[in-house]
Amino acid sequence: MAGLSDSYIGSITTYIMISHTKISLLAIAGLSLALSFGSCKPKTAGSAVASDAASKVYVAPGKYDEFYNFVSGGFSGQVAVYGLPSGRLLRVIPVFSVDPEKAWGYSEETKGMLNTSHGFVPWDDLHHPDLSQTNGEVDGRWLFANGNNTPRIARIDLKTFRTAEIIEIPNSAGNHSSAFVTPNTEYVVAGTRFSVPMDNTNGDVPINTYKKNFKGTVSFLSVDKSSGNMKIAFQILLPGVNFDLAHSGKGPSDGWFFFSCYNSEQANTLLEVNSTQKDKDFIMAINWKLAEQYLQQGKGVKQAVKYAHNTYDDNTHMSTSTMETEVTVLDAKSLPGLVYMIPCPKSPHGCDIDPSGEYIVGSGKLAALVPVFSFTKMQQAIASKNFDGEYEGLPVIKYEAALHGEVKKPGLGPLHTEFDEKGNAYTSFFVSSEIVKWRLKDLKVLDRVPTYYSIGHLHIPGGDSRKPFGKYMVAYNKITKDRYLPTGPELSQSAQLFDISGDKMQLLLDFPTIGEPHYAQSLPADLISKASVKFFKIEDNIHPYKTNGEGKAKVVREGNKVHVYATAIRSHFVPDNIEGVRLGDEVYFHVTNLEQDWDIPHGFAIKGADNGELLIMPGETSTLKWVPNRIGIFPIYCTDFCSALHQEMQGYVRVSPAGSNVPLTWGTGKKDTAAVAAR
Ligand code: K7E
Ligand code: CUA
Repeated sequence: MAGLSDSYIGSITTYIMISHTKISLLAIAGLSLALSFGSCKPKTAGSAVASDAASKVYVAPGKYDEFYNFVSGGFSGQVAVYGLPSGRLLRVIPVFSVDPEKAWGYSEETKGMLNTSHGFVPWDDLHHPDLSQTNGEVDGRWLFANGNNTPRIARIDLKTFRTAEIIEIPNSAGNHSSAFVTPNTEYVVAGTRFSVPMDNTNGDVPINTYKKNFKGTVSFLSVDKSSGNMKIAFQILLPGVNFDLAHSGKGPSDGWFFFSCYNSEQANTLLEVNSTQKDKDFIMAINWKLAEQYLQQGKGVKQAVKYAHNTYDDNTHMSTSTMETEVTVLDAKSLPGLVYMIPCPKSPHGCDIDPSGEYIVGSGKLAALVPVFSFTKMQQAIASKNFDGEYEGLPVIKYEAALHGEVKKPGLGPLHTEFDEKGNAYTSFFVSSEIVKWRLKDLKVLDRVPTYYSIGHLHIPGGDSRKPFGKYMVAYNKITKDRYLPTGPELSQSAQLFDISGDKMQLLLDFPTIGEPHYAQSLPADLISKASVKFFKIEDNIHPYKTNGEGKAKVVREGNKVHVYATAIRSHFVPDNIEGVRLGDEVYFHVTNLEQDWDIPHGFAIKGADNGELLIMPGETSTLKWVPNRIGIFPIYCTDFCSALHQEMQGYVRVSPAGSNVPLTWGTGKKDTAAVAAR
């Protein structure tokens, strides 16, 4: 066996060495081929683990982790919450995708949260969570996240770990460069990945009229300081390119926002080839403080559009979905000083600003270097009009004029950069599967570590804020291969935790993730844990179908709609016997959890429902819609093991034929339930 695995490892090593040679050859010939080549295994794959790794990630039973870590679920549409350094999965927060476990998108109260101008959209692709900030530091109030497919931004309330708001973005398709915030959470941004014809124009045009008819936009959503409620403050109309990633300025560059863009070729087909022709694309710099002035001067144009704005209320325990009909658009090319383009090699992806706010790091996926721009030099170039012509009517700053310098020979396929508190940057390299640490001041490469395998984003707690917490770094890898026990053709993707407190980065831990992890955010645990809601106060519950105590439980017929006002408390439902439901009825179980104690949810499920369960938190009311499709007896039960007699928390609903005269009756624990004819 040992011999077998030795020769197996031997052959893998040979393969790796060959593939490395291939990749370096391709790198010279043109990196796009290397990218499609996919993962390349570092030679040292195996155990580059720090010797004291176990003690560094060990969080003893009953002890808490030091950081909350919020990780995008990518194509799962959710956010996963881990503890760091343990890597323990604490929670999955449903955001853009339905989740039958928590009834997200299944209960009547939450369906509205997934409403869009296209109707109910039960899935999205969530890439970039970003924590709210105060004075450029993460403050633990909200987490914003983008929906990449049907363009949306969500706000998660970190008191409840629930999605509190989702707003759709008009004039957009593929909201990728999002949901990044400004240093005081004045705004959260959205930039369109796909340029498209604007919503108020006739979109029925040939695709090859891209250059004429397709436009890009970025949107600035204001965030209310106390409630967190978002509003599309303005959109900026831009050339038809692809906006990829973004980050806000801070400190000296506060008031500016930076977006990477690719496809400055404006190709509409085979982008792999056609959008990689030019030597440089752009980092786009937007002066949003100037945008505010232009708005005040009335330079915005109101445009008729349609987009959904959905909010969730913790007192009604219910969502409200509103269809909005207007946005204000600023046309970049007619408003001087609003937008500048900085050339950036080559098909830039990540766009990251260091903690001081002086350095702007662009990561060209096909570039063999990492350019670092200086905000000061950029301002000087603007003042002295050191331009290199225009791109679609927007001034292009001379590359050299804005450049602080280039990180030379850093690795292959740079994607994203985060920062520590000591003036160092860490860049992920997809093609060469590694993280490279370099110094901002002199752009010197200090250290490199392999990742297993093909890293996308990387993340440092506070690493995109003014105040990184250093200590840990997490790699989010696209390919897992041999890192875990095989689970069939689909393997979970993987996070890797590194200690970055010393000069050398040290691998501590691997842990699997849900969906596909892209960006992540973390913050010290006590910024959130102290404010965490333990239960909802029953007296604050103003749900219209709340049941205020067991004595108020009832069943009401309104035509073919049957409303069950039910309560749940350990260990029974009131009512638990219901008769008089008929085929053709729509039954709404409005279940109020009367408990006022932390961690005592009750569940509710009924046989044959084409729906999720309910999982009702203490003090909350939730509604399950059920349309019986046959006559008979239908068991109901609590799905959450709530007490020693949880298994006894059950009951029955009797369904009779349409037109039956079985009276509507209900009750719990009565020998003869009182018949109440509701007419
Ligand atoms: Cu690089 Cu969508 Cu942020 Cu993933 S994106 S890796
Ligand atoms: Cu309530 Cu189990």
